[in-house]
Amino acid sequence: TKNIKWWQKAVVYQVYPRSFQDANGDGIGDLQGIEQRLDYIEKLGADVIWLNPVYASPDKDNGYDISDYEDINAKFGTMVDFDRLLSKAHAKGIKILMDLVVNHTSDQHQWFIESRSSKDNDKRDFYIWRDPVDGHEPNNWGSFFSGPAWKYDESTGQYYLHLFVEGQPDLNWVNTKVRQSVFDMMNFWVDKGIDGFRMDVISLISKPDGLPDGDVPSGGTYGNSDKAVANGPYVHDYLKEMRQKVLNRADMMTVGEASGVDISNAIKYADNDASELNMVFQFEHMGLDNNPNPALGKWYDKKVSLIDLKENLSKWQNKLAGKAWNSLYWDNHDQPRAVSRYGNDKPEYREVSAKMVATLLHFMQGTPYIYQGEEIGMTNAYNLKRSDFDDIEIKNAFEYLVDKDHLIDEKTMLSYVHAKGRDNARTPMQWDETKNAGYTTSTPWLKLNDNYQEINVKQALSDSQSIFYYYQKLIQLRHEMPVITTGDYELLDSKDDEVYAYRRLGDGEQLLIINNFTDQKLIRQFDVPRQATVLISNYDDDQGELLRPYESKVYYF
Ligand code: TEU
Ligand code: CA
Repeated sequence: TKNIKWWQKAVVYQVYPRSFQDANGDGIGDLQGIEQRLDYIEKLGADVIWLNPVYASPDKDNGYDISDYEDINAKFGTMVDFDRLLSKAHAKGIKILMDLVVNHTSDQHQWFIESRSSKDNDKRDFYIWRDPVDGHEPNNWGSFFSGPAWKYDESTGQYYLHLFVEGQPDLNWVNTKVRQSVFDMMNFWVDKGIDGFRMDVISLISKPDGLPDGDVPSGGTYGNSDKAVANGPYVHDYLKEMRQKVLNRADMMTVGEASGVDISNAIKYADNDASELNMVFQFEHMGLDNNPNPALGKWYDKKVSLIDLKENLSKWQNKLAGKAWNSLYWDNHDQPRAVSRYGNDKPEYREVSAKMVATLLHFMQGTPYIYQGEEIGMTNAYNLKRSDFDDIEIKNAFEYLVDKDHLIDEKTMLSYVHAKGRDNARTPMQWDETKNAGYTTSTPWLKLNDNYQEINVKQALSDSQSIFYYYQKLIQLRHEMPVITTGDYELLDSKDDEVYAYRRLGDGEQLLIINNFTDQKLIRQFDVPRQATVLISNYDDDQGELLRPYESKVYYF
């Protein structure tokens, strides 16, 4: 039998603190709110909570711009609240994964305040400063969130690099003092007893020598900094050093958010040899429904092709097997809602398709991540208008792509934002049908999805057939059946563009997972032995080769 690590059998529940539960009635979710809802997460059966950043921050990018790594954002509470949440979670056997954002800090971080104060300040080299070239930016890189990746600083006459927004200057990882400061800070959290880290854009920390220009997509203005920066020359050295100096001090779980990472890079980051991270969040499947015009990037509103999705997910399943470990996710705080993107959020299909989408992912090899609200089938927020959005990525997209560069008109952009915008995931958690959905007693920081009277936790918990109980069962099955963790993966019928079926092969046992990805009745034949039993399904009977709309079923034999 194989040597299974705890995090290989675990299911993670992602909490976006700002939108989960507001305990003190200021319209913003907080740590005490999460504490009040721990029973709910326990009931679902998740093993681990991944908390999005809760550190001190001016919130230019909702906490991903950190001004003090060892303090809690006052909007969310205090360090006392944090410590209590950690110990209450541990008392329930639930682990806590912290977000680690160390590609950049806030421009309000003490390090940056000192760094920008003068060219000879001893923190100057904590960030990436360059002289202007011919009176403009040092290279052509664009920010991930539109516009240039460089900001000119009047007082010292140099530019600093910010791959994300201006308020997020990139740290200079070449500097050993930067690395040591980051490792010390991580050890502060390890000493508190946290259980691991989700590492924000960790694939971007090592910039290429000489900072060469990126390719400019046709019709675009800036060079692609993601491609230019991802998997830089020293990233694996830095992570090996981090492993030695921090991560090996406890039995932790680590997942690196790794945009721009392909299979061969992933095997380096998440190698079974335990030299760097446990797993990465890869982005390839997230890009399959990008706009065909590269200048518009992710902004698009067409559904992914099932053939492409199968090909991609199967590649990750097969190529990482035995070498590295997969993370499994459909959504998170940066992505639209899973049921809206991969299923069908029309009322008649929402529940059945949300279960299908869940089944498809949860029987794969890897560690599944559930984003808050996914387990009750929360949908994209079509009721939000341009003036309602909070997310800086969305605001910048309107400002640059629509207003400044005229790449697209406002109406089309709104349709793209309704399909892909990050605020789809960030509307408050829908707990019940009362005003503000039981999330807050005052005005929420971001408008609620207007479907909260139909879609909410209270409703889900009162219906034994709900999406919630389906997820609960998926988690329980993963805990009980080793084949789900260790079995080999085999895709069936790669050319079928309506049904996604695959097998998991264990020692003398098998799972056959069949998912109808359409709203049509279909006929499909599979080899199902007589002794097979249906382990889980989103319909209450099995009609053999007839697959009903979004039907999903798993045979065990
Ligand atoms: O996201 C990194 C990242 O790659 C994003 O640019 C992602 O592609 C985009 O949000 C999709 O629309 C991480 C965090 O998850 C995100 O919330 C932060 O804004 C970002 O890093 C900067 O810290
Ligand atoms: Ca609050």
